[in-house]
Amino acid sequence: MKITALAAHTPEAVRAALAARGWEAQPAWFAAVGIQPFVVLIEAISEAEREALVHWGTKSGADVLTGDGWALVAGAASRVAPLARYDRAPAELARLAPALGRVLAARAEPPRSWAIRGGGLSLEKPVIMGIVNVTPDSFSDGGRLPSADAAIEHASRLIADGCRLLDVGGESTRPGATPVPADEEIARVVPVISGLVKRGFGAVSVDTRKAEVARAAVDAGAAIVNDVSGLHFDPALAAVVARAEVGLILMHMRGTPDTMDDLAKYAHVAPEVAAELATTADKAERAGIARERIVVDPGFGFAKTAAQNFRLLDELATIVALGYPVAVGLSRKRFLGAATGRPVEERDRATAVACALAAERGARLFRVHDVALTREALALAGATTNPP
Ligand code: PMM
Repeated sequence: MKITALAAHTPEAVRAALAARGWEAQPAWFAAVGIQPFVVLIEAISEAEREALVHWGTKSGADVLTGDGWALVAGAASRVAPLARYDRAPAELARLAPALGRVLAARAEPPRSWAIRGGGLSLEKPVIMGIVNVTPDSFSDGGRLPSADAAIEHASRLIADGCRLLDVGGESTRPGATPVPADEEIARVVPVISGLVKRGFGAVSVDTRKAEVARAAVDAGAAIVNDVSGLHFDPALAAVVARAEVGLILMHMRGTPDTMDDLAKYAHVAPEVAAELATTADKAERAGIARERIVVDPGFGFAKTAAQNFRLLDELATIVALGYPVAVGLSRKRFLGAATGRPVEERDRATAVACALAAERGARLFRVHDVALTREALALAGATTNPP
């Protein structure tokens, strides 16, 4: 007899074991995905639903842990999946089916492309967004790009290094940063955006919370609006995005850059950030923004302590399970310094490693300053699961 423990963090080891024993590719893949471990936390349930879940767990072989109003269900995905089907689930649990079905679908079929202005951006390979900050006081590179020409020159290097998007921002979101009036922000970003679009440097996104700036940026050719306030700052922003049919990044934060540090209070950060992002994405869809245009971002460093940022990075799969493509902005953030002891100007290596970890957990878009390093890290992370 011989016993070998197989890796279970992806379906790959089981697929390979079955393929090596003569299984056809497709059944081997489906079987491997079906026995992947799957855990869901179900909240706001009635006492009757809780009892029905415990009963169902005993019969189905799934593990069910419960408390007042909640249940945690764990088991192979194929065992939990019947709960998402009206014809297979007990009648008392019918209310679970739609939401559970969405989670399982997002897992089985993650989005393959993102609808931005001018067509779909493929997400089959990771997308790197190069940062072009035209602010005198950004987190980490403020003041280095004083003129539009310098910003365009910098962007051309980022493109040569392999990024597919350029994110142009004219207002720092650092705690205590001076607010920038809309006309000043427009004067900073519009010449850069039109310069980049004119040179055909690929898709450009505008990093702004303001409808007026977004409108001017879109008129100048921006294909994406990246709103760090997640539609909380300017109620008019959603309509601008809906009308222009551009892509939208909804980032999670609480409060404003001035108040956010006091709002970093979570009992369990990943599910709470996921729930708040889901509410924001719903709001965007109700404002007429198509689901395919939306990307969500957990907002590393915004209303989160260092420890919460690390938990969030580790539990990124909870954000990915919302079913929208996930973007991460990890570049040079303070919590990376907490782990490495490196000052802000020496955090690009840590950024590249953090991006590789995020990619493994399902992130598809990476907003970074150092495109070349991140590209290498992502190539390696990708090659591990998908050999070249
Ligand atoms: N972080 C900053 C600015 N914009 N946008 C998104 N989508 N995600 C982020 O994490 C994010 C962002 C702050 O970083 P910087 O001032 O160094 O650019």
